[in-house]
Amino acid sequence: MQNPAATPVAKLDPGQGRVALSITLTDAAGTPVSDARVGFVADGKTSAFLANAVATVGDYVVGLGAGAAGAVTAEKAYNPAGAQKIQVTDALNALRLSLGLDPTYGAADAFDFLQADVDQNGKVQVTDALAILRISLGLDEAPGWTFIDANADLSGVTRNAVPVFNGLDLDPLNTDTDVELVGILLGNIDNYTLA
Ligand SMILES: [Ca+2]
Ligand SMILES: [Ca+2]
Repeated sequence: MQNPAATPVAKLDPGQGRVALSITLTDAAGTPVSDARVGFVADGKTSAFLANAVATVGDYVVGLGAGAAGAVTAEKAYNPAGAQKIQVTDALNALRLSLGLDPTYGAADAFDFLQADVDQNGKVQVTDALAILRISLGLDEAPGWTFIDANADLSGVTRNAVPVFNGLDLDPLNTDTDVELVGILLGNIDNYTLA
């Protein structure tokens, strides 16, 4: 996953007001996610305005001109020294999911499929299990974290229909706005369930 080219400051037109877009990142356990690269890509543009991390861990803020519309993006690399680790057991659970079986810890749910689709082709397949195995052995780089709308409807997710998120689209922003995203470490298959 490539980081978008970054431009740090949104230029205002004369007389244009400013709005603050606040983005809160947590993982599925509700733990704030620090050290992410968060931005806002305005409609019709390819480069992102980068958000600044603020004092509250997991919170990021980007200043925009009023009326801006576009998408929030967030990225974070895998840190093998972090709390969430990609291990052989994750590959085994991905293999089970790819075969239509439940993971070892209980019934498969949408979040399991999101975690297991490590190549983000929209399906959990044996190739995902093999990719996770290679990552767990240090043979390949992990793709890192993906982020989804905390309010996303995941009711239709199956192993053959896994949504791939490319940012959260926002309508034109005319007031200060808060959005919440939930981070998923691709390839780490833990027993999380989104509320
Ligand atoms: Ca793990
Ligand atoms: Ca896949």
